[in-house]
Amino acid sequence: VHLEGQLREALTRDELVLHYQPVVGPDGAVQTAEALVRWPHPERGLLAPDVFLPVAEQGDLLRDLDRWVLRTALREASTWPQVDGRPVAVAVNLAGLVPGVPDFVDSVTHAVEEAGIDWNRVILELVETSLVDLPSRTRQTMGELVDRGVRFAVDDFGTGYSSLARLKDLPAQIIKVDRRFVAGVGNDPSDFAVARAVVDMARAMDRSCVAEGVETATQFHVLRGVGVDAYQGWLFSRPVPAKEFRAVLDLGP
Ligand code: G
Ligand code: G
Repeated sequence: VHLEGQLREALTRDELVLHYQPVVGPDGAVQTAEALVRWPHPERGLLAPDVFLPVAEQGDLLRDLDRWVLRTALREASTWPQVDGRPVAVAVNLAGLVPGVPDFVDSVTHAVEEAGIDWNRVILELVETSLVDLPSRTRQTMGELVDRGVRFAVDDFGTGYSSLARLKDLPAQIIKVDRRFVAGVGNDPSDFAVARAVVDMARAMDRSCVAEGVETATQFHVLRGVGVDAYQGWLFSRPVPAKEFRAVLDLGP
């Protein structure tokens, strides 16, 4: 209850911060940055989302937190320089402010307009469970955002309950392959098979495919061989504070 009250206060006082982790193309150029929230707690140091997201959920603060992250990430991203003449997209995780929540489209629209960022630079990352079995009305409102240029990404793909066959029903333009499957691609034949199957299926269904948790050059090499579209992981960069992320962009690939 103590932490919950402090989180509520931190949110209204704008005391959370965002770190950014680059997502690079096969050539190593930054295409996207994923915003990852942190809480610089006055007594407990920099808290990771694993610690305070459950607190937010319990205190019914998840939606407010998502809204704060969305507005802040789009505002910060609106000033990023281009890389190789291409704008860098920003990806935001949403857990409470999800399609189907009544003010979902309004909140996204407000954040985009307030930041003055191009719609096609905005990626909304949702876990599989937030994207399955949506009513047609909800899919229609998501379609309105997609028509303007927003992309939806399914996070941690392969860890949820829906099978590969249900990928075609998922309203997401981007598939993020969970790092559990990325870990073994260089030496475990079944991890390799899963990664390749997801990539093949994603391509057949006209989705783009991102590998999460790429830590070694071998993993990168193997995944590039099967045609993964983009890569994220410690091999390229850890999540870094907003200011340092600008330096990553200015350095180029
Ligand atoms: O950054 P880190 O790897 O510690 O993140 C741990 C988990 O917290 C990840 O699963 C990530 O999806 C989630 N997470 C990180 N940042 C955010 C955020 O801004 N909003 C939400 N809803 N989840 C986040
Ligand atoms: O679930 P999501 O993809 O949002 O999780 C992002 C989390 O993954 C962040 O907490 C980030 O710190 C972590 N992460 C990012 N890159 C790597 C990596 O290469 N290896 C591992 N083990 N974790 C990573």
